[in-house]
Amino acid sequence: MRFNPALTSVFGRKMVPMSLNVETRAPVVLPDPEPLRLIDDTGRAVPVKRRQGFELPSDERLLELYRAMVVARRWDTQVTALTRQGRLATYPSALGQEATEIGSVLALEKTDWLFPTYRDSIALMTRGINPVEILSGFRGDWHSGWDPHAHRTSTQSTPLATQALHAVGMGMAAKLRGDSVATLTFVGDGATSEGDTHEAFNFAGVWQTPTVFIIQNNQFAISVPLAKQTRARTLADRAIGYGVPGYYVDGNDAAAVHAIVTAALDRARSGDGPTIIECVTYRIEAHTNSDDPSRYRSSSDVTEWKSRDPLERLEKYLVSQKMLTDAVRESINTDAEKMAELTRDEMNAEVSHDPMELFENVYAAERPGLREQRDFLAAEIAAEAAAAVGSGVAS
Ligand SMILES: Cc1ncc(C[n+]2csc(CCOP(=O)(O)OP(=O)(O)O)c2C)c(N)n1
Repeated sequence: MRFNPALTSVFGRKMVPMSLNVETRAPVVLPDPEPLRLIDDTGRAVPVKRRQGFELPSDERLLELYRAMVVARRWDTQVTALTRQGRLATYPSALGQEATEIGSVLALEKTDWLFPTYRDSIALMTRGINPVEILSGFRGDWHSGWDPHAHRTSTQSTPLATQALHAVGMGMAAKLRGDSVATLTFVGDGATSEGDTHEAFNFAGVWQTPTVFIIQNNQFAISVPLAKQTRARTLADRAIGYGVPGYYVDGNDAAAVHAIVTAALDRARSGDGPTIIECVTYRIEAHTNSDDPSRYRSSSDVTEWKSRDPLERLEKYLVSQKMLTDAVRESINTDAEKMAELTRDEMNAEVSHDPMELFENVYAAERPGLREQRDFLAAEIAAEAAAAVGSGVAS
């Protein structure tokens, strides 16, 4: 990513580092209205002059992205099936969004922090978190399934945009400590209308926190289309209002997402502040298993977006580069099937929890209200157990 250092100070005030137009060398204030693409819909590399100064990742890296995307899609399909079998209460699928999810998460270093939403389970799996631990919340368990510190990955936020503030806060802490750590967070297109998103963008801009915001624009907030969310040309355009560099990216091009997120994370770790990146993509499945998308979008739209499939695009490119041989393809499919099988087996096993655990780890010190609720539940459980013994049910 090229920023013009000459533009960083005007009238003694620190200004947003702006990029330069590759051809005219003029400063670019608003993101390019044409989404950044490095590999086009047909699987061909975009000419260098249209790459906005970004380089195509190496073929080895692209193969790694492809492998992770295939595993993620197989896993996502498996989890949706488990939901239909009643093994999970709910699951928000990211099918069709693999390039944004995987392209972003594979740009992170182990030392960086990730702040995901409910949509981003495939990113968590790619980060190395056990799939069963990821699904514990969707299964209805009350605590996060994994240790956030061990994976430097917070729990999945369901209250929209709250994770963006957490990412900024963690970024600020890293900055104050002098740690070379970046934080990355996903925000849905609908969640950009939340006040929390504004606060996160603004605080990050003012304090130059090492935070990368990925606006994952999958076109809908449940049934609400983007046109009812904003009148702005793009969501990335907002960046300039916060004094933060903004980029508008084809979110179905894993190469472009990966290149730009890698550059933005490098900037963040080097102390050059936040970046806002809008990735344009599409949610192919329903919002969750409780949603009927046929009520608010046409099947022709879905068909149209399926023709821009992120996996097929990268596959075509890798085949043209002779990177995707039959043997490689087979090993990728084997990995994907293993992950699906492991998840299926573990999720089909029954789990039982002590309901009293609900009250653990809520506050550092016990509070009277919570104690009252705990005692109430304990008495209710004891009464039920006594009644069961009395009626002979328990034996
Ligand atoms: C603060 C808050 N308000 C409302 C909701 C209910 N809700 C859950 S998902 C959703 C739509 C979010 O859409 P978007 O941000 O575009 O993300 P997507 O689900 O498409 O990934 C809404 C309104 C919520 N979870 N949190």
